[in-house]
Amino acid sequence: MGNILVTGGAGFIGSHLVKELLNLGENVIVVDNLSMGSKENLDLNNKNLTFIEGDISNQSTITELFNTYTFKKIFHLGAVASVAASVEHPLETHLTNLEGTIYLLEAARKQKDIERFVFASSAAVYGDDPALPKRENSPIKPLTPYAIDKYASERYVINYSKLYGLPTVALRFFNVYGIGQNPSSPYSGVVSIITDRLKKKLNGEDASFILFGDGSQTRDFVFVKDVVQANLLVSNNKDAIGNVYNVGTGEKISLMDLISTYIKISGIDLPIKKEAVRSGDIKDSYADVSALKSIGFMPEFTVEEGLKVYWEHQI
Ligand code: UD2
Repeated sequence: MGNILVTGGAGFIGSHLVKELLNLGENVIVVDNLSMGSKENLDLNNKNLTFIEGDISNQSTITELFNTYTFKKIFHLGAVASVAASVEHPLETHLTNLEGTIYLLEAARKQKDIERFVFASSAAVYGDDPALPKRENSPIKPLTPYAIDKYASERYVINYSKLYGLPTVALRFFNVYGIGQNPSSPYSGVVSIITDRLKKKLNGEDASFILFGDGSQTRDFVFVKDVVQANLLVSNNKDAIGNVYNVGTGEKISLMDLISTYIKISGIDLPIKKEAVRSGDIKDSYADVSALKSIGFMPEFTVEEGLKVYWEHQI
C-alpha cells in the first residue's frame, strides 16, 4: 500500500495528522527528534505506525530513511517551531528548517514516484505588512530566522515541482490551536496558555492570564483538526500541486473576544492582567482562504466550537 512519512509527527500538529492517517488505515513512518514533540502523542502500539527518533538536519538520517523505506506521500512538518528559539539560535534553526527541507526534497526527488510532498509553512512569512486579509500573493516580509527559512523552504518546495516534477504543495498555517499544544513557553500559542491558566484555576490554584496590549489585536485561530483536513486535501487533490495555500478559517477574532468566549465556555473566572504590547507583535492578521476553499476546504470549527472541544478534553 505504500508508506506515508510524517516529519515532526510526534509534535502538536504532526501527531494529529498521524492519528488521522492511522484511522484511514495508512502505514505511517514518523521521524521526530523529540525536541518539541513527545512519544506520548503517538499510539506506539499501532502496528501501522513506525516511530524513528532522528534529526532531519542530519543528512545521513534522511539517506538511511529512504534506503530503508519507500514513500508514497510525505508531510514535512518537522522544524524548530519556536520563533523565539530561531531568534536565539539562527544557525541551528537554519540547519533544521531549511537544510532539512532540502535533504528531504533531494531524497524524494531520487525516489522518483512520490505522489505528494506537503510542506508546513507559516503565516509568519507575511511579517508585519498591514494589508488584510493576507492573500497568498500579498507582500512577503519575513522578519525572523524562522520566517526567512520557512519562506526559503517554500520556494524550494514549490520549485521542485517545476524543476523536477516532484508533486509538491506548501501550506501557510495561521494561528493553530487545539489539544496537545504545549503551553510551557511564554511564546507558546496563546490559546494553549489560556487553557493552562483555566486548568490551574479549575484545580484551585491561583492563576491569571497576562494580556499583552488591550486585547483588540486580531488573529485567525484555526482548530488543529481543520489543519489536518487541509493537509489531507492537498495530498489528494491534483489541482493543489505546485501551489501555496493559506490555512486559516478566513475569520478574524480579537484576543479579548476569544478570552471572553473561552471564559464563558469553561465557566471559570480567570483574572486578566494587562501588560504592554509584546515587542515584535503584529496588530492584526487573518487569512484569505478562498484558494484552499476553491479546491474543497471547508473549515468545520468556529473558534467557539474548537474551544469547546479543546476544553472538554481538559476536564
Ligand atoms: C506568532 C508567533 C510569535 C511571533 C509572531 C509574529 C507563535 C506561537 N507565535 O505570534 O513568536 O513570531 O507570530 O507575528 O507562533 N498573548 C498574550 N499573552 C500571552 C501570550 C500571547 O496576550 O501570554 C498575545 C500576544 O501578544 C498576541 C496574541 O496573544 O497579540 C497571539 O499570540 P501568539 O503568540 O499565540 O500568536 P502570534 O500570532 O502573535
